[in-house]
Amino acid sequence: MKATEANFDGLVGPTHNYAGLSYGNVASTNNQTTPSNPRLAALQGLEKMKALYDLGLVQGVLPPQERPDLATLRKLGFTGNDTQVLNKAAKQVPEILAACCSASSMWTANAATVSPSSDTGDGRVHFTPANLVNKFHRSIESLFTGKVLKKVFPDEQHFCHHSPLPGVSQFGDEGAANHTRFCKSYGEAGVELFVYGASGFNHPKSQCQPKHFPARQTREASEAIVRNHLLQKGQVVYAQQNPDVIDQGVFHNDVIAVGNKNILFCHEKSFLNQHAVYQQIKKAFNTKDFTIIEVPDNRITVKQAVNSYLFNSQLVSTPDKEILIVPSECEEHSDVSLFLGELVNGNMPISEVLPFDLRQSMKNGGGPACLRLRVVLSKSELDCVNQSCLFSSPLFKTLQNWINKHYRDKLSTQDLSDPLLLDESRNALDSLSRILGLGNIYHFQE
Ligand code: SUG
Repeated sequence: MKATEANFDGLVGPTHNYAGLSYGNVASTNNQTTPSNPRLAALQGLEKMKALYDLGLVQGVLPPQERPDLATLRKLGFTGNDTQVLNKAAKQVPEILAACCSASSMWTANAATVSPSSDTGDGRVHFTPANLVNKFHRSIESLFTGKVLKKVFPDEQHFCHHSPLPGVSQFGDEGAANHTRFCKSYGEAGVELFVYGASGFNHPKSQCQPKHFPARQTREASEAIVRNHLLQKGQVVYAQQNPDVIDQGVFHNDVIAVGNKNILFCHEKSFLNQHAVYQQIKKAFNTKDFTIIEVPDNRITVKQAVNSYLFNSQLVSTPDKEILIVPSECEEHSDVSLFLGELVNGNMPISEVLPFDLRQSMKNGGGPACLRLRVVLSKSELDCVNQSCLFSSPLFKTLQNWINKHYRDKLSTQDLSDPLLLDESRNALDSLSRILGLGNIYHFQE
């Protein structure tokens, strides 16, 4: 079977801001309270989508969620009309208001874990929306994410949608940010690597835990997904993140490793028992044609990796080459830039590096890889995707105009209770739901 890998990027929402909501994510903490530029953020993301589309890759678009999330604020006891709810939350618990305004659903690598049909027992593409329980502002994404995925991948014959895992820390699930699939070609059965930060139920394997920052993904969450997605034992590898790097700001595995097809590009400190992990992947992959590009700490430290987001790159495959899509910060860190120069000029399979300015997202700890959800699709599955959500030149123009019309170019956390921002966001999303052919998906449209 012939298949292709599509990237579904999250559009940055109109309330994009820096509220310092993600303890353990260094950029989020460092940029707390600086003003954001939602318009620029959305345009930067859109330019990346356009560039990947121009490379001939299949590119999809996922919509932002409804923010400010008035329904959640009401659930938490803030009463009155919309303006009163916003004002009460801003006055009484501004942290809750900020959480209910975060545009964090843009990082669609955390939207779900996806297993392609060639890996699953029933020959369907399986989706499990991530519960994201480690952070309140992210936990309120999962139900709507499930709803959106069903609208974008509607056909039950080809697509199987699971519910998010139970919303407790033992099953903490952060989606594809901790999931990597290796394969010889996209249409063949692959090897799925599930990386976790800790065990949820305290069995002996959990002895190594980070000391400062939280481990967001549990092994039990990954195991539940493997069962639900009907994956076979021999094609699954579990690996524990190195707890020391979590403590240095590697809050998801995709901050320290990226893989695609038969290539794994990672830092030498990514996993516990790293060499045993390599052996397991190679054994499951079952051919010698597997390349590991391991970056030693004496070339690039974990700190440099976290600051440059080198490993939060997208490793994409065009018919003639493998390309690394990196954040432009990689060009500014001299050790990283030197390393990348050597990489493309050496005899490794990656032969091109393309930098992108995603600074607005990066300031919240979201690089190129965070912004996309990978979905491997056969031709017939691709035909069943909601076609209005697939990128094209006309859609690029439409979205560019839509962003320029509806988005502010400056937003600070003090602006989040502004009732005009609520109106602007709702108008924008109402119009977007028509552009993307999603119907009335938002609460305010009911
Ligand atoms: O969950 N940042 C996100 C970044 C997610 C990056 N995703 C991947 N690595 N796949 C997070 O920590 C910050 C929001 C704020 O502080 O305003 C935030 O949610």
